[in-house]
Amino acid sequence: MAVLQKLTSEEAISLEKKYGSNTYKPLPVVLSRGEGVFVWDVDGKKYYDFLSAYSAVNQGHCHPKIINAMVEQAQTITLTSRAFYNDKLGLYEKYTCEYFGFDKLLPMNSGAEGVEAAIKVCRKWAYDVKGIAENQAKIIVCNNNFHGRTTTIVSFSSDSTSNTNFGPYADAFINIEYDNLEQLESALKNNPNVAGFLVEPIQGEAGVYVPSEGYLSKAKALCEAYNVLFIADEIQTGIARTGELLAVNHENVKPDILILGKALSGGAYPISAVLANNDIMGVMIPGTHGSTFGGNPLAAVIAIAALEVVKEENLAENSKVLGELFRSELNKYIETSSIITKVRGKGLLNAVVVNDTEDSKTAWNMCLKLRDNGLIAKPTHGNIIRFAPPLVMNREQLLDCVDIITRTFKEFEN
Ligand code: IF1
Repeated sequence: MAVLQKLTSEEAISLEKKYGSNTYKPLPVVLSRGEGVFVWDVDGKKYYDFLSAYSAVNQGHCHPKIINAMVEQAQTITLTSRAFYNDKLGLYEKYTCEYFGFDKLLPMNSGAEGVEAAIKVCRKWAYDVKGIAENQAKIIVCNNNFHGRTTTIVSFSSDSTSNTNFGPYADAFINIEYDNLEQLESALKNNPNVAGFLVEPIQGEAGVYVPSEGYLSKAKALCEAYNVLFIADEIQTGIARTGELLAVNHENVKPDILILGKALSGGAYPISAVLANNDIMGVMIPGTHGSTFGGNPLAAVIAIAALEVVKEENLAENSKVLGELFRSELNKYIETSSIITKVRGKGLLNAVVVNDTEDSKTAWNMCLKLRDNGLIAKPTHGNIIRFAPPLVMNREQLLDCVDIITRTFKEFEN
């Protein structure tokens, strides 16, 4: 029998259980096809996707423009390594630098690699430019952060599941509370060896936690005052997800180092990037960083297409308008609800808080019911459900989804 045989849901799930490293607890639904805001399971049942692969599929599943660019390039040349030049990388770097307003781009693959690369750029700048003594550079990070899963990054995670028994930890990080400017200022004041402040403009994994208005711009100003690089991890919040091209744009902040991933490829391929201006990126010289796949021509054409779609289809504006509609519709429901206490977010990155204990199964059970009712979403941190549909959704579809969501929640009201 062919290796790639058609599977039932049960078969697909049991194969993953038996042969896969057991690092996930997926919602039981087995997807086999996607188009725009919809996905289909192996039985042909259709769902609205309200996760968008954690905001990687902002442009919608299998966007024809992105897939066409991908297929055409896949039939031409996919990988050259950086030992040689390729005829697409420079075009991608130029387009993306101009798109986001930076001098230089460092191409990587996964988001975690992007964060690692940003840490390296920041540290090298600290030694070469700021003049910090060798091996003394510190980076300030926030509690409840999520920046990826490498050994260095999990060292400064406050989620014990992600780092327990993965030590020894890198101790070159200073953890402070998110959305707390006093703690940022005192960390900066008390540590002359701080090189950077790494922050998510909205904390995604923490439960879509939007900081107080003015937090990012004031944090940026503090970093400037202390000659410290402001590093924005926009892997999840970037590329129109929050109703602006970047979430830092809500406060007119220009990061010193910008990290992108996920929707930089529209979900077609792992593509991440670090952007900075010459005074910072200029510290990187041949041999200081690299990747077999980073900057390959297939990634280059996919990323260009993915970014073009964001502009051509006004996804930032659509995300802003539909996000406001989503929260206002859900707030109408919440006024009369005893089971949902809150909706929060920006653009189409939102979460609802379920009125139950952190360890309760309510959010999970709600997601199972949502699935039955034709919409898939995932709980985060026990009693929070994240809602992040593709940004190519239209108003009618969004209202249809609001109807599914509120109908489902009502089944849980006592
Ligand atoms: C998983 C969360 C989302 C990220 C930010 C870097 C990365 C991520 C702000 C690393 C990745 C993903 C990873 C995914 C779950 C998911 C996630 F719930 F864990 F927090 F999106 F909300 N910075 N986030 O959000 O990027 O290396 O994965 O490409 O299963 O671990 P990556």
